[in-house]
Amino acid sequence: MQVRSAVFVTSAADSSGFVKRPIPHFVFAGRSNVGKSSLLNSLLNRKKLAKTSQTPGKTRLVNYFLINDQFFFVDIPGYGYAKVSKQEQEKWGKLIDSYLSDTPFIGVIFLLLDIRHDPSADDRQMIEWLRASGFPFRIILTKADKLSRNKALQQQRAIAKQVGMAVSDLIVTSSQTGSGMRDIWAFLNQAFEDTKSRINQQKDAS
Ligand SMILES: Nc1nc2c(ncn2[C@@H]2O[C@H](COP(=O)(O)OP(=O)(O)O)[C@@H](O)[C@H]2O)c(=O)[nH]1
Ligand SMILES: [Mg+2]
Repeated sequence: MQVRSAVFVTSAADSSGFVKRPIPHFVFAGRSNVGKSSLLNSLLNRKKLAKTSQTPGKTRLVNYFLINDQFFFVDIPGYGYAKVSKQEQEKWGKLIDSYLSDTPFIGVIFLLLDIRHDPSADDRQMIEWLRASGFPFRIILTKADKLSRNKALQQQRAIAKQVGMAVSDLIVTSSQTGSGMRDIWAFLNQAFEDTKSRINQQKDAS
């Protein structure tokens, strides 16, 4: 798919701000600092569309980017940032839960994991939750440029084993070099078509 336009639309701090436009939403989730904003910029070939930050945990907003006026990329807040209070963490959890239950057409949820680290308890909990939810999801490993090729492959295998998935189900990426972006797009293109036909079926039925 060619990205003709990519615009930031809005940020939602709570469910009153959610965008319910019935087009596919592709969701990007993961811990703070995992590289979500960088990945969005790299995927869209825009340098500064999504704000990247050295200070994790600042964004507690659901951010919507409209692509080609056809679908959304949605950056949902990172979880598991140790420095915030339990109360704040619960607020995050509720925000994410309500986003996912209020949004009509989720195409895919991408869960980002840093390739250098074993999945945390929060990551594993998120994966369990995704499995149970029935939403289509995919794991993206970020920051592969920080490892040698061999070490990256080793980590890809180790993480696959830990989360109980096939090695080929984990998309290895680097926002720095752009590696893996084609793989994500291939997946997105297919998911876009699938979600569109789901939307059309619903339209026909109503
Ligand atoms: N080397 C390298 N650094 C990255 C990559 N992706 C993100 N980073 C860095 O990791 C930090 C957090 O990235 P950001 O995109 O803001 O993460 P977010 O909190 O998940 O949105 C920033 O300093 C980025 O420059 C990558 O693919 N390679
Ligand atoms: Mg970010």
